[in-house]
Amino acid sequence: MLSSLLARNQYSSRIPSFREAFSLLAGRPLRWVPQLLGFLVVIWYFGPIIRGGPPDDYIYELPLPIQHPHLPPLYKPPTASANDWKLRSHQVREAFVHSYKGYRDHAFPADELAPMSGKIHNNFNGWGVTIYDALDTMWIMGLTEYFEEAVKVIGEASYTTKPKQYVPFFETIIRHLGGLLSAYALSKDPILLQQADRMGEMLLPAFNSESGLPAYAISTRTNATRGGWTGNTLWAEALSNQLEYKYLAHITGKPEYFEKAERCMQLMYEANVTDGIFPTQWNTKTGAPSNNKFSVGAFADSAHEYLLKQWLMTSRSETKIKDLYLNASKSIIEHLLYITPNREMLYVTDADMLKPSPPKPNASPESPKTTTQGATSIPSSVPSGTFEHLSCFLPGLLALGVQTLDLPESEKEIHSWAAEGLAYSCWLTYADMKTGLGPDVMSMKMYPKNEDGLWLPRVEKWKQQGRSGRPPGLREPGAASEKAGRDYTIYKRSYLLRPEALESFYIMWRTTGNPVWRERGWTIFQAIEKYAKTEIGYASIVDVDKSSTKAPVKDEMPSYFLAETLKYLYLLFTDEEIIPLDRWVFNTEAHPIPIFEWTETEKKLFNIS
Ligand code: DMJ
Repeated sequence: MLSSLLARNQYSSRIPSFREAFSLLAGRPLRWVPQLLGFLVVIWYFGPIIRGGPPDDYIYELPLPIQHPHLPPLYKPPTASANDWKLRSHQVREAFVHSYKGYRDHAFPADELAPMSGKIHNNFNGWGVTIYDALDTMWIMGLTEYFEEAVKVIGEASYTTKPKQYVPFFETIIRHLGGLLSAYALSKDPILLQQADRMGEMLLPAFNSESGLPAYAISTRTNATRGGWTGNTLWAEALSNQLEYKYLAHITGKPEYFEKAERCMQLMYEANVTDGIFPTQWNTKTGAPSNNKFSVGAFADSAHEYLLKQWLMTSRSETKIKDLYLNASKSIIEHLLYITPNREMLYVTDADMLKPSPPKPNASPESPKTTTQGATSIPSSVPSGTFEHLSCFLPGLLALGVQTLDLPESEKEIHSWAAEGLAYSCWLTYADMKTGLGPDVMSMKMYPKNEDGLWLPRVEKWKQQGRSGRPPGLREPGAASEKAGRDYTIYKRSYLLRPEALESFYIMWRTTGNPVWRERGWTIFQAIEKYAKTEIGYASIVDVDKSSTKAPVKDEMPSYFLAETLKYLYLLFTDEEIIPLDRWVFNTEAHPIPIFEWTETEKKLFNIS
């Protein structure tokens, strides 16, 4: 416009001054409009780039890490072969629909479905835990109608407890809050953020103990708290809120969420714990360790997970947390991994850690295993010999560590072997049973002298002897249907539809690319279909080794079956990598949370150094 004006007027031979140009344009207000709009668009579009990226308080508008909803495997070709993974993932999706529909038709809005009788269980808060736990699986499977219906119900919840009612903090965080946060991250539905924020606020007073460790349960009506039956805070309870509260702090900008969660981490940094051997119980008042049991099973399990995953979730920025994971996993491998005498099954147990032995008269102060007073600095352990299904998450965690940590080659080797050998043992405990489903707890056969069964010294010896054949614990004995050949007895005979073995198979598949993990997962899914399926859902199995035809079932369908077991199976079978492991971390209830970076504003606001 300006050039056409210039071409037609007295100033055409030279560039006009700003005042001259303005006076020429002044009489033509309408012809200004497109120019002005164009200018505004350019400023709007390039402004953030010129200013150097999005502003720091850009909290509610996080970009989606992946495109959703992805297309579910709806098609079912008539000629599909039995090992068509698309068809298999479709079958898992159908299993999910079968269980959620059963819950929806018979138990909604109670906590869980009783899948035999069609009755209900209000075994948690009575807030409909199955809806919260199933939410992100619906999204991942592309079940948008169920998802939208569930979000409507969730939008109406108040989370106020009834008089005298207390809700368990740990379970509510990992199932309800984890479910809300994950579904929000996937769908960006603001109702989910609003409800996550509401629930997060209402549960926060659980941290108001003298030490800052969370109480077992809380009344959201009065903010009063209660301890659990141990009288202590379990290590799993102390740390299995970090992913949830820190992500919540990130998406709401509220420092109190970060501070309360971080206080628990602070206690871990300050605790006088040798070699990352964090015990299973902590004094809620003083924040100090209160027993000497080291475990990856019940009481401890998810705390181990949250060390590595916290570091991953905040884009590997909080290196102090990574060091805790490195120490703890080293100690697990050293003190808790054993092999059985005949089958050489690698397993993880728990142990009472003995205090360092008293000074030896001739001990050299320079010896790496002695303190300057001559006492042994490395504690010895007394293993229990139990192997819990709950511990079958560990191979997946170790494999994730191998994939994401910059471990020295020799450690990488040990962690990968431990992951592979343990995942195989978890598989064997399924393959050995008449139903093909794994028992909840096993009692492992031990060497007459316990320390002879420790895995790590055997691996070192194998290395020194020239590494012939596969390392100990990785020699893959075949399934043993006869009790005598198993090297263990069954301590708890139930299969509670738990996810841990399948969770590890999924991570093993994604990190090693070995399709054998998919095949094993498929075998387990078929056993679930055969023995656990009822007319309206899926039921826990009472005795996994009872019968080769129909196993007796319990009238229970835990919500984690929809949150975890079916989700991991689905992700194991879909070829598409729906939840890439470099962009998401799974909370301990399999709710994926996106990996993010703290902004400069957050670092200042939350005091993150
Ligand atoms: C789930 O609720 C969670 O994975 C928890 O951390 C422990 N295990 C159960 C399912 O077995």
